[in-house]
Amino acid sequence: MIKRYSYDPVIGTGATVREIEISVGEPLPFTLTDDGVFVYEMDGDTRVYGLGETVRGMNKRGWIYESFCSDEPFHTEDKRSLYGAHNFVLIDGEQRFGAFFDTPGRITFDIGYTDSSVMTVTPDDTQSPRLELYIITGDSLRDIVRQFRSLIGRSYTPPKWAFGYGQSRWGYVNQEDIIRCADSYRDAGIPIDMIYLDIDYMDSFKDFTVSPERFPDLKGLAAEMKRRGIRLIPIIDAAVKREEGFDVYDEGHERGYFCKDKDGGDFVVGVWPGMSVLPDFFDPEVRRWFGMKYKTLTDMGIEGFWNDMNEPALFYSEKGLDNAFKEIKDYEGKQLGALNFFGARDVFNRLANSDSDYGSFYHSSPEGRFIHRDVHNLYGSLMTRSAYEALKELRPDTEPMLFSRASYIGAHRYGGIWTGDNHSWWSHILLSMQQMPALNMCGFLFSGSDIGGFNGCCTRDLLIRWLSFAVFTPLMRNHAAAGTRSQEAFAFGDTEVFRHIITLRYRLLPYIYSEFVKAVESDDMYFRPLRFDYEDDEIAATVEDQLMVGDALMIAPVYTQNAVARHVYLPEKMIQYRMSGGEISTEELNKGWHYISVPLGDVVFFAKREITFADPVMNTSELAFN
Ligand code: MIG
Repeated sequence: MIKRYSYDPVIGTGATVREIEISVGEPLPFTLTDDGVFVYEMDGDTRVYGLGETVRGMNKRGWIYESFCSDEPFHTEDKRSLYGAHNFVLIDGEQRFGAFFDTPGRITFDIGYTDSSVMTVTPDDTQSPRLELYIITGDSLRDIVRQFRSLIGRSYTPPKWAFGYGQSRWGYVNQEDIIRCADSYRDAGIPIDMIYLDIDYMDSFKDFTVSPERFPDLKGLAAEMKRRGIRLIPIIDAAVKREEGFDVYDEGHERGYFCKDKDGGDFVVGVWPGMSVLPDFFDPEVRRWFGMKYKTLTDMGIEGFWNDMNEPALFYSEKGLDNAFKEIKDYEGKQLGALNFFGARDVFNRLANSDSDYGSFYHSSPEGRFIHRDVHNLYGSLMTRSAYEALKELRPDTEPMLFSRASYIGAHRYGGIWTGDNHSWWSHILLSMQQMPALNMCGFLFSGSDIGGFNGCCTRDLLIRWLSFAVFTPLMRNHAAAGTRSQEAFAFGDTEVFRHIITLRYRLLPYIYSEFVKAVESDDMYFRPLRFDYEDDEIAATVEDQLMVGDALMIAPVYTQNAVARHVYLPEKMIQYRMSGGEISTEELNKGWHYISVPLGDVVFFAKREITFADPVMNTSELAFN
């Protein structure tokens, strides 16, 4: 059952697809204070799930989270916001219910952080909250999620080939790099379906352009790669370079399609291309215009994209930078103490993604004019929607491959998301495992993390363990930042072990794909904490490092350095599957705790029933699966 409480919302967020009548006279499970804060008393055992892409455990209790889409390159435990704003919490205590706080602005969830027995939800605009609140009750945790998902609409399903393995690297700067990557995979006999193009394929980081020097024949390259069964997936950034003579800029500028400053001029920000402007995705006409620009690339045979920098990330604004240069002059020639020195350093450091910049530009939507800060969390979603709708219009018979960095609930209908700039840290395997089910609750089924870690340098053992988990994530992409050590599956000398693990992914695709589609069609979760399947099992409720995957599988990845075994809890009798050296063996195990040996290179997982494997292939085109 879904109840709706309406508090004068700022704007329709597009998150929901069903009209629910406003509840009158129905008591809220929260107390609403005079300051506009929603308060809920939690008993000792209450667990709180949800919130999608955030740091920390599956049970979110004990920390404070802030929904404000952020370009945050350090996913450490002390952070409150990452790239997504997913305002759905699932309370699992004496009372059980889901709560979706549908608001496009900042909102804070203090889940037993300030007071361990109290949860407070504080919208930006306290005094009088402005949002739609949905309270969902049901027979089980899974049922509550299903009902919530039916409210927000069916999740995006990518084309089948998008479930293959992909290699990415910020640092492939020309055609030769791409060909070398494809050749290396082929020579090592490692299956692959996609190679990603990062911003270096563009001409001066301009959206919808291709560098004539470094990628003189992208169309030819795409065709040659496709012949080999590999798709090229280019990146598109949110901001457009401000450069007269650049058609995308000229057109958008003339038609008034970019976000405006308070005086009505284009709001100018600094990102990769230098001074740039932001398409106003709140305007349907702009959405269609920008989306149709993807045609430049689809005309070259491109079938998939990743949308980046759409929080939107701002390195600085033109005005902010001017002011910073003025301010820094005051420090010049002075004897600086430590505090002054830090002050001077911060003049530039605090320019990025500043609250004052987010409060200095405007959107015009059919519902009116909005200051960006108040509707911030929708920007990335609307970019994804722009791309999705246009790509559907361009090729109505196929789903586009599309995923984004920033998102709000609702964007799950238009594309997937990846979890952004993680690190080559062991702890980030666990983080990714914990993010996946929370994302699934909020509708994002097609997701995954940068395998091997984005920032920092990866090691052979880390990549092996990370891949062994990512075999099960719908989006399976190895990606790394510029300047880091190579971390392709062929980069560590021996390739056998990598070939076996990635091949296992392809052998499991019939299961993975059909379970994914089943989850989409029944508004269900593909990844679930054990708690969701075994509600009467006290131990299952506390397991934070194992996951149910689809209907029949359970995984218990190794995520610590040097471990060669781990404890695994079996909530019922299961078949243990072990892939070792390319061979798959089975063993029946009883319910309860087991200490399972998992030497580096073995992939071990568990099943409630026998599953079937496909024969090994080099890419999805060789595989029949439904
Ligand atoms: O400021 O395009 O998260 O995946 O490689 C960094 C360069 C911009 C951030 C993305 C990352 C991508 C990188 N981008």
